[in-house]
Amino acid sequence: DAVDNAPAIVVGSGYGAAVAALRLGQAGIRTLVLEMGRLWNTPGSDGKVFCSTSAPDQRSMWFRTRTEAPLASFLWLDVVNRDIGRYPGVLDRVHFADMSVFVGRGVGGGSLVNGGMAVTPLRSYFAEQFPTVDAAEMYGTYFPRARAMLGVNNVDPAWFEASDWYRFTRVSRKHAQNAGLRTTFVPSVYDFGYMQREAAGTAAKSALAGEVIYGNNQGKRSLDKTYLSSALGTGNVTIHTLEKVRAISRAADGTYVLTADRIDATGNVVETKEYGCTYLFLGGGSLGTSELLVRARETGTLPALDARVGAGWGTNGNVMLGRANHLWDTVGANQSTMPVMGIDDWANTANPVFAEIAPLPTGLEHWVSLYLAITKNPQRAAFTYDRASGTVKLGWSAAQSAVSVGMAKKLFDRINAANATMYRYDLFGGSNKVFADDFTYHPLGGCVLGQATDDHGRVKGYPRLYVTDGSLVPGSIGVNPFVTITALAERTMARVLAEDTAP
Ligand code: FAE
Repeated sequence: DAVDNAPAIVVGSGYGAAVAALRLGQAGIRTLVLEMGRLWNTPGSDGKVFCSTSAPDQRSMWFRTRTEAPLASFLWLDVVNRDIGRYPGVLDRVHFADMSVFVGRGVGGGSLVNGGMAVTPLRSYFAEQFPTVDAAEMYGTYFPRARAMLGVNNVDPAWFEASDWYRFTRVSRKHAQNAGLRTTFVPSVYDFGYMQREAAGTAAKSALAGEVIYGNNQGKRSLDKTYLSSALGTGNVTIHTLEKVRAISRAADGTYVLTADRIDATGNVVETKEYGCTYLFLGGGSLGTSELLVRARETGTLPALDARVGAGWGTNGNVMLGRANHLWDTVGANQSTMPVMGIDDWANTANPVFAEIAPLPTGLEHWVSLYLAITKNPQRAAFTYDRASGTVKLGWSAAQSAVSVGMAKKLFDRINAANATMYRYDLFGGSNKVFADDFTYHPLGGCVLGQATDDHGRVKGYPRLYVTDGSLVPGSIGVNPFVTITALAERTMARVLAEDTAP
């Protein structure tokens, strides 16, 4: 018949999905991965797999006619964005009423487009966010396992201090220190040995050529090079690309049935497929998984899903902003795209903020210090199903973003006061916007651990249905999230393989 059966199916191929695929494959369970994006392994006409940020083409964004970079303007000019052809490009910006969310599309999900910052959260904040998870086991077993598998490494401090490419970071560090603030190095999955060879001129430039949000052609240990290549190496895992799962239901025998649309490079649906499986792992990310489950509950295909499916969503308090430096404080024309330092004011209980010192690689001196602030915004929103359009809406409001801005502003007002500097008004569009609070890189929640699922990601009401991705995290984790998502997925898979899949 039309149904293609596999013992296990994994939806998506980002962090949570990649962990599931590898551990299932190693356990000898035949597993099919369904990913809506493409496989990024074939060079285009320029000889490169990914296009550059300075001259983006169709490969840059998911079915767009114009790019939508986070930094919309420079000196108020729309010099950043470009017209492009519609194509399954690697970066998507999903628009809701008052919030847009950047996500990666392709085999490897967010790992293809992200900044590579591999940060383990503060243990006390992890315990606050996940009160029912054994923190000793996480910090003793699953965080180290995740870091080792992801290939996390640290910049050589001596090279960092001497490198042109991190002058922008040292300037921001000095300004933070002038305000009495603490800075900290952050680890990365970008290979710093490779970056040093880029700087020395002995390897092709990637992080030192402005590559990041539209993909890195070199140096980055994205999931296709780590978890997913190991998963394929087990011989038990198959990946189907350009297949978007749109519906999940359960057959009378308790197995799951998925409906997936296969698209071509223009976005047309060329085939609608049905798949059946015994074990179903959802790794479509906070947006993808929440959408599938909210739709399944509201259309009645999985009616027993918990009322908390769709709830507990947050932006990880993300706010982007730029400061204008004095003429003598040059940030350098050369900037690495991989951040290596954060301003850590999380211990300030009155206003906890962790701010990543971000690059703005334009190839010229611009005197801008750019930051992605992660604030402890307690606001949460929910996804709801819109019957008329068959789509999922997100209830996040502009007022909820204003909470993040208030917290970021308190920290950066201090830094500006200590350095007699001001904000940049020209970076985020025509209205003199200082704080970019209308997008997030860190969508979290929608299927929160211990609420919509049990304490190990088993979806309540549906045996052998699991969530392994960022939708488990309750809206905030205080640092960049992929190490946490990976470690939680490792913990889920260890438990599920021990308890649920025994013959
Ligand atoms: P994710 O990686 O988003 O993977 C989901 C996958 O599922 C994607 O490949 C989707 O195409 C696919 N998918 C979704 N729905 C469907 C469906 N219905 N059918 C088939 N496939 C589907 O999920 N985090 C850090 O820790 N450090 C950083 O430096 C950092 N920088 C970032 C920079 C940018 C520009 C962006 C966008 C994100 C950044 N992040 C960073 C966030 C990080 O990439 C994100 O938290 C993780 O990728 C989320 O992992 P998930 O497994 O939840």
